[in-house]
Amino acid sequence: MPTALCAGSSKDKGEMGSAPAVIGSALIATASGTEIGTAEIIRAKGAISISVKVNGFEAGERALHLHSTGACDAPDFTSAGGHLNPFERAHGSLNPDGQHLGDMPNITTDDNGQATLTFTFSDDPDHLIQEIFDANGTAVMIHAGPDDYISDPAGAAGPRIACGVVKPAN
Ligand SMILES: [Cu+2]
Ligand SMILES: [Zn+2]
Repeated sequence: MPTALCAGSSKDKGEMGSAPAVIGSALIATASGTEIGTAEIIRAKGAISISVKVNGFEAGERALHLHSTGACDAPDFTSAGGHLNPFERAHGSLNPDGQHLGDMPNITTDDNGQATLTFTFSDDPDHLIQEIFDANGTAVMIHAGPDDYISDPAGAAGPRIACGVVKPAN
């Protein structure tokens, strides 16, 4: 029964006929220029999400953020600015005054140095697209340590160790 199959399989994938589309992507590289991952910004019906894949870091839990400027100048990546925060909130999902638009869960690499993470942003998709693809761009950042989800302004996550500029698709 094609109709029933179709209805069932579409349940967790948004509405039928509106396939998720990749609207931006980033190549994430260390300060020495080694590419260690990718990120894709995905638009589905009603929400924006990000899918991050890392390959080539030692095992560990590390902070992952969107930073406010699309500039990844090695070695310290301070060129990327602070967390993407157009609503002027405090840092962290555990912070009563949080959270930044650019705050995301930590990404944890396994013993093979690999990790994948998909996160859906709660903010309005149109506004998100405006902020991510604004004039000065946006960067995806990985830190040496985990984000504690509450310490303002950056989660006590340690140095920035890998960065990728988000580029619009097409
Ligand atoms: Cu960060
Ligand atoms: Zn933050």
